[in-house]
Amino acid sequence: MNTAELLVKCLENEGVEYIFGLPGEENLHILEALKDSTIQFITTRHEQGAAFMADVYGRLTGKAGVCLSTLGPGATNLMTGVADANLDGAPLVAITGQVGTDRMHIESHQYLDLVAMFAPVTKWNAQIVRPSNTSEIVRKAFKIAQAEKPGAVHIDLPENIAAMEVAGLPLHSNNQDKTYASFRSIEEAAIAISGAKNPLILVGNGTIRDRASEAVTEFASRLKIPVVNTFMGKGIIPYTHPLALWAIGMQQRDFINCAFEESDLVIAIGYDLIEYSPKKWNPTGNTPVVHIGVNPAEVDSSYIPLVEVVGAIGDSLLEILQRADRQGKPDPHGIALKEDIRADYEEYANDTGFPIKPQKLIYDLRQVLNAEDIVISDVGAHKMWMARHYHCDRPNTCLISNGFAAMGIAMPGAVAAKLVYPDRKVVAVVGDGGFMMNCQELETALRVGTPFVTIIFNDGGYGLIEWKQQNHFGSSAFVHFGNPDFVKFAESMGLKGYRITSAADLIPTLKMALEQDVPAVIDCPIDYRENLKLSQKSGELSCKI
Ligand SMILES: Cc1ncc(C[n+]2csc(CCOP(=O)(O)OP(=O)(O)O)c2C)c(N)n1
Ligand SMILES: [Mg+2]
Repeated sequence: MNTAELLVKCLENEGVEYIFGLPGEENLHILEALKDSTIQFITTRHEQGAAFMADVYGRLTGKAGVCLSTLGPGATNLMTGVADANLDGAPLVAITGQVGTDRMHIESHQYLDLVAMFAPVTKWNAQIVRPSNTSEIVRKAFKIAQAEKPGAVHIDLPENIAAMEVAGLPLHSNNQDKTYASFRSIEEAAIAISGAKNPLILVGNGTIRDRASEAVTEFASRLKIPVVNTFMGKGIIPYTHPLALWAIGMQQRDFINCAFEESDLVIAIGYDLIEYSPKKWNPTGNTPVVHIGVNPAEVDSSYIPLVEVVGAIGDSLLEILQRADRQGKPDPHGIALKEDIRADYEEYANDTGFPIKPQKLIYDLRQVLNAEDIVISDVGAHKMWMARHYHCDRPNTCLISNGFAAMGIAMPGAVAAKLVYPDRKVVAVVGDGGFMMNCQELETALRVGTPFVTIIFNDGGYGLIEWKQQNHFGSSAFVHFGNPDFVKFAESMGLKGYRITSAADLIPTLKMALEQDVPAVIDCPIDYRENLKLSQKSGELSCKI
């Protein structure tokens, strides 16, 4: 057996189902070893697509997604998706080919120090320099990638080491035990929650990672405390629940900010600060916070918890519930906001305007998808609208990159989602800018048989940037571009292409596209005049509660 074969055995031992990647001369031994493996290799059209697929696979399953590139340019292409996984808390193992150890010390074709290069975008990384270390390196990589807070790791395999003979076996992978919060912290949290007049729960992606969504819903319902979720915390509590106040995270004020302004205790559960700085909802740092998470709280002058309940989230919540008493307390103020939030959501349900308003498109998208279907948003103005208007019944049914927030994730991400859940409908929501960054992965989708629908918010520009420029400077610059005919583009690739020409087209077109057994692309002209209207509304917002 050579080192590449041992590496593949170790990956099989970790339960790897797919490796997403692109071949190169320096990873040939790994590809050769994969020919006889149970692992399916998915050839992508860009290394970035491979990394985004591994990223979303990791986010959905909790098991590290694996991506592979060659050295030099393949590895630099891979980095964006690796960084995305690292900052979004998704477990990912990136493997790169490398020149032989015999030519690293001299000027060598395509050689870059990849361990140095990946260090800032990973939790840990290493080069295999001794074949016999392979099993330890792979086990360590998966252990670190999957441990809370999950993220990316990187293994670099020089081609001469890959070809060397080695004896050895994969290392046994044991499941790590949960850790439980201390009684003192649980008691203190229960006292703070029982004493609060107007508490508010803020939930984030850490709750989804710890599979504690049902416990949060139970906790909130029993104590009658309203729940706000971050963009990445959608569906932790069903959006139809009377206590669900939906998402916070816009850079401008919104209805939900009123709930924070009125609150005398924020209970932050599985909240990752990277998503939405506490300085936005607790600018003075004076609102007391109870931190509930698997790991201790990050330090931030606006986030100095009264108590940190550190351990398995679901167990902590149930223990606090045993000890907290909110009998006789009035309904928290935040609940009153729900009417305004819902009215705002429904306002454009029957809008007939064209180009289509983002609110209307997203409203109709919700109508045609079931609770378990999955939407992946790309990054741009459309993401802000998705965050504000697309609501979920279940966790991990609307994926948004809000840590690294890289354009281009949606279509490769949809390939991974469809591989993980072939029976669910999957939709990629994307801007025309982000679409053109990774549309080549639609060929991958067609080839590997992962039909999903891509909806392009077509505004002929980098809409989010235009929005910000307009807000800051009153005019925009360098943000407009031309687009191909997206329908013909889709058809030229063997996909289905549709164009929306009126609001009445939306539901029938979405339904038809979702029925196809090949990937489908919907070109939807979008009315981004709504962006500035939203900013204006936000400026005029006065809290009534
Ligand atoms: C890879 C990458 N490049 C640049 C940015 C900065 N950025 C954020 S949103 C955006 C515009 C996105 O345009 P488009 O995809 O058309 O979506 P829209 O805003 O028009 O809905 C840009 C350039 C980014 N987040 N990621
Ligand atoms: Mg755009």
